[in-house]
Amino acid sequence: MTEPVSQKDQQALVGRLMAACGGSYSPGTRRKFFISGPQWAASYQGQALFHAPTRSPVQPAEVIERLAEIGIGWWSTHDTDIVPTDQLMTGRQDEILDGIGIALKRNGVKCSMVTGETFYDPVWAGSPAGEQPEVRAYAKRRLQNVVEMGHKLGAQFIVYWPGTLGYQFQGVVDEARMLERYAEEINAACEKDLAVSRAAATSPMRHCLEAKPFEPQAELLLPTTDAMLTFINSGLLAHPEMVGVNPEYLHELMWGSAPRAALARALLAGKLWHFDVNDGYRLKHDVDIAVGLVNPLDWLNVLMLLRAHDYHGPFNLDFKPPRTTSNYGVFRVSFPSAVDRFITLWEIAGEAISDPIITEATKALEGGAGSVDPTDANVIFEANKELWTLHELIAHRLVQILLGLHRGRTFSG
Ligand code: 3MF
Ligand code: MG
Ligand code: MG
Repeated sequence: MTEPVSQKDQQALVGRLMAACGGSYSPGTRRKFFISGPQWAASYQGQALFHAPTRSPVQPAEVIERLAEIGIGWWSTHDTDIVPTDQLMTGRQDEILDGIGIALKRNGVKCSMVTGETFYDPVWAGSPAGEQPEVRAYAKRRLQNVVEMGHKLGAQFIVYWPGTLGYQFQGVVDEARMLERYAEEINAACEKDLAVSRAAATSPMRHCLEAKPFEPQAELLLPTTDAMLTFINSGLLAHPEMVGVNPEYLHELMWGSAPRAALARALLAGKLWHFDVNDGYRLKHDVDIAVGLVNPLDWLNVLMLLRAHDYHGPFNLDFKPPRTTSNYGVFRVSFPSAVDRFITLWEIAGEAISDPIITEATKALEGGAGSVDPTDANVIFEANKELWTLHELIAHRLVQILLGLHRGRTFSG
């Protein structure tokens, strides 16, 4: 018989077991990483189409304070996470932003990124770039307002997940037309940014497009990071140099891609500016599990790639604390454990990059077998076939490093 734990003792139990897990970094160490905590992740109440909320809302000032305690030095937000839609672009917006500015300063947290909500409000039901000129005019105003909010909060990045940019029924909208219209909205935001930064003698923000393959429309016009890169280079954007991408790990995984390869393509294009980190499963819905809980080996590989290519942008914790986690657990378990897994994987990635066995094996593979007849496939194959065994050896070594077995540990020993 296991003993019941009464409700009043449950937080203490969670706190004690969390401490017993160990492996946590100090807030000072955590703060050295460019890790941002989204307002929407911290205040997510657990609701969804088939889910009633399980947690109470958490106001921005409290989120900022909790993130600071954990050692998350950056905060990101949608416009409507902090200002109700009907109060956007009013004097109330300024008051709210002033209050948030004070909370950020008091807690030593910075706003890294702002983003416009173009998926939730009924006005976006037909997409943010629909047929009606008034919807599009409103979308432009909203995005331009996000630019203003970003400048006010000192954000360096603005992210656009277009949300409902797509359709339920084929043939109702002209895809090319809708994309042209969406480009006009991004152009309006970039132009606003140029005007505001010129007037304030500050730098413009980095505008980052985020793709998602499924939901919230049946069909989406920009479903992948590659589609976003094509859109940036389509000739439709007035300032393509101001626009990059914000891939999300799970969004790329969801459509069956290798997130690492998608990131590599964005890196090569010089457009990998911002990165939403989380985890989940292939070909499933957007479960937004916290980083490293599902695919730690793949995450190790992703971070090796980013370290090798000097990615210096933010790591935005775009996950959803699960419905089974309490308000207490969000800040006691979800956020600190996500940050600590991330940092651990980051450090393991550094170790893997400089591991002598992987280094020697990689160099050997790149050296090849030496001078053989370059016209004879069979001779080339025969000359190299023992080298290629190193592929599997490297994979084994990476798993060893991930599991700590490279330190001489055998599991039963
Ligand atoms: C949806 C998302 C979004 C975006 C956010 C930033 C709510 O699956 O990932 O998070 O990241 O809107 O623009
Ligand atoms: Mg995201
Ligand atoms: Mg997502």
